[in-house]
Amino acid sequence: MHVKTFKGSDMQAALARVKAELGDEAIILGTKTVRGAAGKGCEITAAIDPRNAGGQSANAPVMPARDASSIMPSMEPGSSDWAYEWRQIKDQLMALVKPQLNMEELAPRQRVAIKYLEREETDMQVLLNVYLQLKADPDRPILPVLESVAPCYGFESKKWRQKFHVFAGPHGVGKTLSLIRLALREKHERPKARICVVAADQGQGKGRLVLRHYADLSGLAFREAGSAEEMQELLKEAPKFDMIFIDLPGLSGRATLGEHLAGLGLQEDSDMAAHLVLAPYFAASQYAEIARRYLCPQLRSLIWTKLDEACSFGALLNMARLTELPVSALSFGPGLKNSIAPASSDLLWRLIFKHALPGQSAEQAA
Ligand SMILES: Nc1nc2c(ncn2[C@@H]2O[C@H](COP(=O)(O)OP(=O)(O)OP(=O)(O)O)[C@@H](O)[C@H]2O)c(=O)[nH]1
Ligand SMILES: [Mg+2]
Repeated sequence: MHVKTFKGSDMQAALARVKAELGDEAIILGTKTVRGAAGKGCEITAAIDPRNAGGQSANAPVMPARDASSIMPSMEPGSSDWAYEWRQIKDQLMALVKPQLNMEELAPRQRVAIKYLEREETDMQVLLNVYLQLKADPDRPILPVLESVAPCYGFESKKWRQKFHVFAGPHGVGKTLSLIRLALREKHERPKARICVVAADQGQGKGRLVLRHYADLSGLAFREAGSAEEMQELLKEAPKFDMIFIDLPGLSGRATLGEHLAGLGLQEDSDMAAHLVLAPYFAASQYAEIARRYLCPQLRSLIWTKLDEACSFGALLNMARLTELPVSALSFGPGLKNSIAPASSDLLWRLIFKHALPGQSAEQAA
């Protein structure tokens, strides 16, 4: 950890120096008022993880390009434990920083927005990131700031050009249903597309039967590939298909997605994107554990399900911050029709600030 002290004539000037030198990733460890020959001033002690220094700018949304792993230092071989620990330390430091957030320094509407996000159970690190960006420019609207925290990259084939799409996540979050609905959307948009849906659950889950059923009804190919051998067969067949949607089982015990994919012979590949399917009602510690187990170079986006059952949405921002991944789809109902939408910033902010589900007006949401 690189720690440094910055001085300024007041808090704003000192924070501007922190930001200019250490960037948005800097953590404020402490502030104090000091008196010197030039009169009263402010001193801030700030820290930065050197591996993040000079990394992604707060304004640059992370797009799921081939090199997305390059902005995820935690994914360097052998470093994920250290990165996870570092995130936990940062979270603890953030709790100490909270009293230092001087809301009086924000414009009234910015203050309201931050208070609102806090009520939505947005975590301290997201709040501090938003606070510092708003404080640097009192005229800055909140939405572009939030877009930098949680970028969206809607799931549609013209954007997501990979052939293989792997759906992973905890048990019962809605992986199979999300996969079916997105595959059917693609088939609807491009009737001639050759789409294959794959059950990779080693024949254990009922999801396999559901997948086969919808594949048969909708003109999608269906394959089973729960072992490395079956996956090899599928890879040989891949040239026959335009898109291949792979349904993974929930991971057991402490298994990680990286290990599971390696076991199936699915190494990092520019033609593959894994999507982490999540529901918004886990505890913060569970999200941290999920991030630790599922983050790997193949993971490119977050899909949020069961939004219709949630009462707060801060988790969407918290996980975007924790994983540095864009949101690709929003699912908001248990049925097959009109219950999933490619994510967009507009939909995300209406959800967070108005509790309006995609396709719902603010009045309907109220
Ligand atoms: N209310 C609501 N229910 C959903 C949503 N998405 C999925 N479900 C329901 O959640 C249940 C589990 O969905 P699945 O798609 O089978 O979940 P899964 O993650 O594949 O489950 P496993 O394969 O058993 O780990 C089903 O009853 C779905 O109808 C959603 O957005 N809203
Ligand atoms: Mg399933």
